Amino acid sequence: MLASVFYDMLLDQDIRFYTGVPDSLLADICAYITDNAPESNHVIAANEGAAAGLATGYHLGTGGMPLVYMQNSGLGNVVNPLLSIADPEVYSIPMLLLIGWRGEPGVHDEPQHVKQGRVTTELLDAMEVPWRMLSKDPEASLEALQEICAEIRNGSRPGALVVPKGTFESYKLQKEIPTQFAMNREDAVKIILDSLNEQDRVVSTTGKTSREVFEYREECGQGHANDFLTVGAMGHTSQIAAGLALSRPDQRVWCLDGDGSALMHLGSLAINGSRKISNLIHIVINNGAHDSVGGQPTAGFAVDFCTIADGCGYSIVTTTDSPAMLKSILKGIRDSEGPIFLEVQVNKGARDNLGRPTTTPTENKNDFMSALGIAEY
Ligand SMILES: Cc1ncc(C[n+]2csc(CCOP(=O)(O)OP(=O)(O)O)c2C)c(N)n1
Repeated sequence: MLASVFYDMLLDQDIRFYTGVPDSLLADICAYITDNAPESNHVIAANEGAAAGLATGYHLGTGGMPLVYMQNSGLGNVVNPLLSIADPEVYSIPMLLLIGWRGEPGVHDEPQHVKQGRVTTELLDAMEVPWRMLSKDPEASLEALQEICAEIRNGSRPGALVVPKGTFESYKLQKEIPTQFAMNREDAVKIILDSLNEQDRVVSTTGKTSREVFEYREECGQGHANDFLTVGAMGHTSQIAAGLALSRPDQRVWCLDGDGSALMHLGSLAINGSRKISNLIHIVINNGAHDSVGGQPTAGFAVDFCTIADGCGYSIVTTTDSPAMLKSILKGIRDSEGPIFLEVQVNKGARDNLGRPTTTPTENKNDFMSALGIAEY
């Protein structure tokens, strides 16, 4: 189905406010909304729960029915506002959830999506959120949309459309904002990994960062035992790193975060800074985008990460967009006391042939813990 066709169906249902967190399965409709909805009516939210908050506020202010889009991984973030605010037993807020179905049973997907995919519709059932399935067929999709919108309106409640892989035809974002930095994310990842020694532990964020870490270790023949790849739990990378750093003061922990991920649970910076975690180095590779799922903009270049980190109490705070400066900063902070915050500004984009980890998450964890000397657990 063309994204434009579905967008027009939404307009026919008088749905005119769109918010959410992008997903690769929804990249085409998200891009179409970005290009076509008035800017004031489209907010790419920090996380899916925040999107439900924005949607609730929109309904309070207009009486209208908003759209909240998300990957099914985001269901966890949205459970609380759905059940404790929007639910018909609380404030009864109508909203249409558009949920990308990663890990649909029978469709091959990465390990972090398999269980989430299997339980997605059951989670909706458990929350008593009515749902319908979207499909490639515009007529069937129209029927599903009309049915679910009627249920949402009649019950003044949230309802959902589940979106299988391949539902939308390709649509390329027109409103690209090109940047002219000297590096992309993979260049920065390589420079950072090159600066580390064999004792340094890495916790890398969800999406292409972790894939690039994995591939560069392969290329260098270094093995993967020093890297914890946060393949799921987007936004929690810095807390995994912080928990490790707090429990293992004998280790230096390098968190390779993304701007979208850092913004998703920005409060974690307050914990890292205020707890003065001296063996934590928090690096945000900022491309101003959710690059891994289609490049939709984040607020990454609209906020001053360094001022935020400074205000949160990090001991050293710095930023760069230059490869030479990055190398020199990494050398300079090698033995400095943390928590250290480093923002690296880069262009979005990745190699077309970027691979995925070939080891399983459990293998990754076991190797990582063995390297830390944890033999039995
Ligand atoms: C809770 C949750 N919401 C959405 C996603 C889908 N997702 C995976 S990676 C990603 C973008 C991450 O953006 P950023 O941290 O800026 O890193 P980049 O991809 O730009 O390198 C998104 C939205 C997810 N995995 N989990």
